[in-house]
Amino acid sequence: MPTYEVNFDGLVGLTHNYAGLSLGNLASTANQHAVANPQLAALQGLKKMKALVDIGFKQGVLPPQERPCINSLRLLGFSGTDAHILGQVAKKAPYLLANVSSASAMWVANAATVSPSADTQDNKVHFTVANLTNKFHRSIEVETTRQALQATFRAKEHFVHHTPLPLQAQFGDEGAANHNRLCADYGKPGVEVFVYGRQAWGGSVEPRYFPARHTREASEAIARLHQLADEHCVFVQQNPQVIDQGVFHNDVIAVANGPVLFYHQHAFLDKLRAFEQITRQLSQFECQFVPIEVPNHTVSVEEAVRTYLFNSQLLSKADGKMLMIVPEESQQHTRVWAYLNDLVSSGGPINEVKAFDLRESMANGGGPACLRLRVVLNQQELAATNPNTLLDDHLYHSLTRWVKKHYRDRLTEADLADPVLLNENRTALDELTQLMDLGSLYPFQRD
Ligand code: SUG
Repeated sequence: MPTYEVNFDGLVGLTHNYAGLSLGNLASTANQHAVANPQLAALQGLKKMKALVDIGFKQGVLPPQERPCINSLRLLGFSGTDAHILGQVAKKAPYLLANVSSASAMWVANAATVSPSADTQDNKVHFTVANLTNKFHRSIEVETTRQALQATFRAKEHFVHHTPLPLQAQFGDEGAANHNRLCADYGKPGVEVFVYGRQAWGGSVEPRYFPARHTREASEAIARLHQLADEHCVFVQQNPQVIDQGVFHNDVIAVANGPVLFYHQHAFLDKLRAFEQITRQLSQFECQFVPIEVPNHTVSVEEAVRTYLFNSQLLSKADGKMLMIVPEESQQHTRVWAYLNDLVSSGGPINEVKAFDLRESMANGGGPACLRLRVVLNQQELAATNPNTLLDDHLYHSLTRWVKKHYRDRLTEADLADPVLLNENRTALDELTQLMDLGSLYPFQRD
C-alpha cells in the first residue's frame, strides 16, 4: 500500500510577537522587543507549504490557538470580564501577558511525538501530545493541541491519541523535535531514535547554562505507550555542550529521512554506541544506515545555530533522491551555502536544496523543521484524515485570504493588552474552524 510522509505545518497565529520567552533559544532572547509582523509570518509559512504541494508532496495544516489565553489567566487568579483581566494583567504582571499571548503553537514539531502504524504493535498511528513543561508559554498549548490532533485524525480504527505525560520536569517532553525515524521506506517498519537532553533519575551530564528540556524518562514512556518494540528503539543523549550553545532541541542540529541521518559532528553525546545500535537494528530490516556528518571545521555549532542548516526538511522525491528545504539564512551564509552546494553535487542521497524566507519565525528560533510535524500515513489512514486539513490550491487560497483579512502587519508587546486584539483572534479562529472543519476547538467556542 502506498505510504506517505505528510508534513503538517503549524499556521502562525494572530499574536505572533517577540517576547524573549525562551531561555536557551538564542534567537528568542536576541529579538526580544522587536516588532513582529504576524500577517507576513503566516504568509511566509503558507508559501512554504504551497511550494511543497506544488512539487507533489502531501501537506497538512494545524491551526493556531486562542491568544491571549484568558483561561490561563483565570487559573492564575485574575477575574472579571476578559477586557478587565487584560487590563489587570498588563498592569500587575506584564510578563504573564506575554506568556499567555505567544503564538508558539506554530512550532508543531513540538506538538507531539508520532509513531507510524508500521512500527506499532496494534498497527495504528500513535500520537502523544508533548507536555512542554520547560516553558510556561508552551505548556499552555497542550489541551488545544490535543483537540486539534483529534479533530484532524478522528478515526479510532486508525489513530490512537495518548494524554500528555505527567506535567512535571522529570517527564519533560518536547515532542517530535527530539525524535527521528529511520527506515528503508515510509511504509516499512523503522527504528525510532529518541534524543533526550538529560536523565531525571540515575544522573547524566547536564548543560551548565541552558535547560535540557527533554528527559530520557519521557522518551521511554512514549516508546511504551506507542507499543514500539525494544529492539527497534534507540535512546541517545544530546551533547550538553551544544545545548549550552543554543541547541535547545535536537532538530536544531540533526534531521533524518529514510535511512539518512544528517547531523553535526557534535550533536550527540555517545554517538558511536547509538550509531552501532541504529546500524544493527536497521540491518534487521535489510536497511543500511546512511549517516551524513557535517564536521565542526566545516560548519561550527555557532554557524549551525545561526543559519539553522540542520533545521531543514529532508524530503524523498519520486526519483528516490532527497530534497532539502533550508531557511534563507543558510543560503545567505557563504560557508554554509558552499557546503550545501558541495553536498548536492557529491553524488549522495541529497541532490537538491531549496531555501525559503521564514524570517518572522526564524527570529523566534523556529526554522522549516520546527514548523512541521511529520505524520507517516498509508493510503487508508490518509483517506481517514480530515480532508479539510490537507492543503490543496483551494485551501491555500482560502487561508491566504483569511490571513489577509484578519491579521495585523505590526505587533509589539504593548499591543497584547488590547481587548480588540482578543476579539480579532476569536472572530478569525471561529471562521477558521469552519474552513477546516475542526468543530468547537477553542475555549471561547465552548464557554
Ligand atoms: O520553544 N520559540 C520556540 C521555538 C521552537 C522551535 N521548535 C523546534 N526547534 N522544533 C521555543 O523556544 C519564542 C517565543 C518568544 O520568545 O516570544 C519561542 O517560544
